[in-house]
Amino acid sequence: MTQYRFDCIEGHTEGMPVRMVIDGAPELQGATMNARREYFVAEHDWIRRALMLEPRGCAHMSGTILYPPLSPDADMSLLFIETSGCLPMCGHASIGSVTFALETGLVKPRRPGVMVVDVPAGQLTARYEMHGDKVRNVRFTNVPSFLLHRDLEIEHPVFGKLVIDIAYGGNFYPIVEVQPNFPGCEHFSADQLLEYGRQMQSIVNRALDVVHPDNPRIRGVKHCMWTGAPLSKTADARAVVIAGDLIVDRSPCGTGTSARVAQRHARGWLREGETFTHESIIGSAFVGRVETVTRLESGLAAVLPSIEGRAYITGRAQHLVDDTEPYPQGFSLQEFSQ
Ligand code: PYC
Repeated sequence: MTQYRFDCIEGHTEGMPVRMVIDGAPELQGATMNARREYFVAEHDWIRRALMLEPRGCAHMSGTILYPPLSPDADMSLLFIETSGCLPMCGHASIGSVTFALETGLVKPRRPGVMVVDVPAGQLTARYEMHGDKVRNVRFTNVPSFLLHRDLEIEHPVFGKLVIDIAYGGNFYPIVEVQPNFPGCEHFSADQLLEYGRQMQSIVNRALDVVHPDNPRIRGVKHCMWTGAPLSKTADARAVVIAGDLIVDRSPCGTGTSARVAQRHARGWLREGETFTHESIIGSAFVGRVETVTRLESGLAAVLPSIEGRAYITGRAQHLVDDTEPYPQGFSLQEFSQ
């Protein structure tokens, strides 16, 4: 029998689970975190499946693997693992992992108050505030985010004609604002929005090749954002983000909020320096801000958004995987149904 052991810190960011693997993960090959992500997917994807899918995880499980810093100026590196695959960037998991690494003392940033993190999408700078030995909040500045397509008309099987934007904030998001055929996310159940979101992903991927203008390896839509009226008077907007086939994000979604900040800036609804409080399906919130206006190498207008949120450790776990049990590679119910 071969047994693998993964030591993890468990918690959540604004309600969305984060399982951070701190011991037991394989060494990765590659000069960049993106090359290492590709190596992990090719050689070790079973670990993601084992830790994210059932019976150790669940449909909306999400996590990271903590690695030493790759570039000379970084404090740590992260690989993102989700039920849907290995994302280049995940905002809520970054906020969670920075919090967990600080509160457990696993990483001591060179500059107090600032953690520099290598991730597959590039490098993040996370600023944090401590209160005793607890992290009060984390604000990370994301990769350049931009509005790629505006006012795209699509035909959705449930809503009929919808006009959507597609924006990038580390992942691509079709953003569905309230409009005549879509009254707002508050009128639908989470299960309905998950199903409609999956439909939206395939409609968009069939209709056009969504490609990052500077990096053709970043392509395709694997998410969807349904918007609506906020629950709280202090929030500016609400969103239910669907990630992959299984996830309804419990947080407002870091990359999704970045994409929405970029969309709102491009449309003239949010100026440089202004903040945007984005509420999730459960009413938790991230505060997005346009830090700087910039341009992609290809010339497309972009912004550097920052996203602030809070995360909490809820436990420590040691997950065991061995070949004497029937599901060492995990499963999802979807694999057994239509
Ligand atoms: O917070 O960026 C995020 C995220 C991506 C997928 C689910 N959450």
